[in-house]
Amino acid sequence: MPRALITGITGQDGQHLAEFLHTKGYEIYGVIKGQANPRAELIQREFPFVELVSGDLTDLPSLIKAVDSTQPDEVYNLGAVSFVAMSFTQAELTANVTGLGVLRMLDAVRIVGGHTGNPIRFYQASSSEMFGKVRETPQNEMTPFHPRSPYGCAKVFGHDITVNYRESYGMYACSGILFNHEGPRRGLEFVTRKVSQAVARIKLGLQDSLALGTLDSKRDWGYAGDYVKAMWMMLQQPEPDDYVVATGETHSVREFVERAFAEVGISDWERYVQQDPKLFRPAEVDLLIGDASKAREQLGWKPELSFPDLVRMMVENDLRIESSKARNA
Ligand code: NDP
Ligand code: GDR
Repeated sequence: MPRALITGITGQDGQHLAEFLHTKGYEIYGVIKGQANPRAELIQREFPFVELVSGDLTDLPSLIKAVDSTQPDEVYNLGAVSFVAMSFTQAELTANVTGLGVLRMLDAVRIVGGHTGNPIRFYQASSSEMFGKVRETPQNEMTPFHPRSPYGCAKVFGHDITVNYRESYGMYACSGILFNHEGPRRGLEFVTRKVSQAVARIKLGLQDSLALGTLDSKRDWGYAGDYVKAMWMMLQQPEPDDYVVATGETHSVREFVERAFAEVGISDWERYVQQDPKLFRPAEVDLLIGDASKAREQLGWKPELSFPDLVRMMVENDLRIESSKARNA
């Protein structure tokens, strides 16, 4: 039975990846931080096949212990401070967790080594935020980086150090440059889930308005369930490499909002949406659209869920959650 160790197990991608690797017959370990992490219970309830091990990306000894005690074949480094807006107010924390955390995880893997004589395969969760103020459109693996936030800067470090450890020490280390991916497990701080939840609550009469920042930025939005498969596919290749994972379509925040309201039969959505300058970022990423030809050709990966189906899935999920909460209140 292959063994996988996942950091960021409590996050959106950690949950999808655990579910996917379980169908592939993996023994799965998830790194959990803190002494009483409130999300540990969710993982134990919904993913009883995941064994939690203690660790923090800011603490190298704990990472060495996590790798040593689980002896994984594959390590997926998904843990991060991942909210771009927060990275402006907690830049040092972001650099430490999202940037230096990658270096620590690579060192933990390098120090422990592989249990079967085979090297541990390492996946780094890189991001389209590294492209930032984009130098070309669409963006591919060769597009230069120009990050626009402390988060983007930390991800560039994480990406570069992954490539550097591969080149310096011959490690099997891959970096997946994933564009935005969403779904029902998305955190409520991200715009898609914030919108799908608000739309459901407005429809049910539980909320009467929605405050947003810019509606103009455009993102290449895919479905998280599709994207975690690409992570696994990368680690099954004979040689480690870096891949862009994206749909190749871009949509504005405005389009997402309009479509989400349309799902519940509201066409005059502007009545409900206010723009709040506090939600504007000091520097914005205006447009992202990825070229995932390499992943398509070399991994055989392609996205399955379309943009309209993604919006529908998220709104329907929040309608279910919010009506059940209202019933039980
Ligand atoms: P989430 O924000 O949902 O999850 C982040 C995870 O990181 C949580 O499990 C969190 O744990 C964990 N974490 C935070 N700080 C630490 C720490 N100090 N030590 C250990 N773990 C920590 O992110 P996603 O699941 O959406 O994303 C997964 C990864 O992919 C992230 O690295 C993100 O930056 C990257 N990414 C995401 C994209 C997306 O569109 N979702 C696109 C491109 C890249 P806890 O719950 O305990 O706080
Ligand atoms: P992003 O996702 O910054 O692309 O990072 P987010 O959903 O936070 O923002 C997308 C765009 O929407 C605009 N926006 C708002 N965003 C939020 N969160 N809340 C609002 O109220 C709001 N109003 C407008 C933002 O300004 C932005 O332009 C995500 C994260 O998952 C990263 O970890 C990941 O690396 C990238 O996607 C790829």
